[in-house]
Amino acid sequence: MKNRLQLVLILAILSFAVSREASAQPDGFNYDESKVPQYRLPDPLKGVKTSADWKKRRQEILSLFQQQMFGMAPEFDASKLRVSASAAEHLVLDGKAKMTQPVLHLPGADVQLLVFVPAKSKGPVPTFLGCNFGGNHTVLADSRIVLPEGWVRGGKDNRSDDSQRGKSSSRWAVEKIIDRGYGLITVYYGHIDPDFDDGFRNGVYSHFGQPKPNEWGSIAAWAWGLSRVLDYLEATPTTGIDPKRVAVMGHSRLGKTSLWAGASDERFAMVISNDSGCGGAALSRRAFGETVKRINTSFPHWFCGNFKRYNGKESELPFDQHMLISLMAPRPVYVASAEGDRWADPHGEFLSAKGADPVYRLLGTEGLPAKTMPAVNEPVQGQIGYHMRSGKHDVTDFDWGQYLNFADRHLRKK
Ligand code: GTR
Repeated sequence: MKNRLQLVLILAILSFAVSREASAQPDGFNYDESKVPQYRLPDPLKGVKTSADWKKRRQEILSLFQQQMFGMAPEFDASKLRVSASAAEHLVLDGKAKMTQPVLHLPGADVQLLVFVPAKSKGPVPTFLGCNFGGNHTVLADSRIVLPEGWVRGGKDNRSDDSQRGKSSSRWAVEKIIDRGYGLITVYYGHIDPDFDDGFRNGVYSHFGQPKPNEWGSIAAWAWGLSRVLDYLEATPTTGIDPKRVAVMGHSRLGKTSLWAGASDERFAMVISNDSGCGGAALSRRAFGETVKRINTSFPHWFCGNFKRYNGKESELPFDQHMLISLMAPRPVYVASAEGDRWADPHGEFLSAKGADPVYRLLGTEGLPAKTMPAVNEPVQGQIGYHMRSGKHDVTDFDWGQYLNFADRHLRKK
């Protein structure tokens, strides 16, 4: 009897797990490699023979992405940035890290940073920077982390509370990052623009107003916020962080964001896309898993108005996502996928990284040293890095382990 009960329980847990996975892979979309439409990718190196030619071509590609996909963001005069210094500096992780929480007062949005720096570091450290989904208090269970005001994802009545502290800590390997001598800065993306379709009334839009069809959607707004963090680091020599060695990192929609931040702001020294999928690293023309039409319908506020022209018309895009990756060149860029994350099209993410390789090679770097997609859990790291980890849509210690190795390779002073 007891055994039967155990079996029933195990089956129930398993079927719950399977249905959770399945819900991340909605029906009615293609998950069959043999049904991927025939397509031809635009050539990032069209008309390019030299690195001087690439400079021009890069500008052309960047402006296509600005006008047709992410939207133009407003200019910002960094000398006007207002900052409230952190009220306190705390020691965390048994004294291994210093934690501060300065606030950037951006037009329409007060953005609180959560900053960790190794306590014993001698000079300014290289640092990871990324938005978080649930509020800074979800990154580490520490009662001194300020609860975000305003709308939060998933909270009761969309408000933050103490019960949420540390709930995303498995996605932020804070201790590992500190132990390896790096800093970490994270910001709650909802402070820049709350992630729901409200007709662009809140967050930074409350100041800048309704975007035109070629002006910024929310992803570009989050990326713009990350650039303002760089402005702050550049203007503040006392942070203990080296603004010239910042790796911008993000997961999923925030991976789309880190890619756009890296493309639109060349001050980012390294770019990491974790499971960014459609509108991020995955090739749109494959229409595998999530499609352009679906993303524009479920999340009408993420991209600019013009991007909706390509609903169901991926082949008419003047670019594909390999060209977004190529905008990072020659800076190190890492694309990571998860095997169970078919909605994000791991193979399409690999092909995109691979599609940027000729640009990296033209610029004299080794690009992505893999001819075909590497086996599961076998990372490949050149100037472009790629891995497909086992497991689902998530950020894990395995992912962070690779990002740290990649950063050791590229951001350490030789
Ligand atoms: C999904 C969306 C994806 C991805 C993901 C996330 O619902 O379809 O494009 O961004 O959300 O951000 O978690």
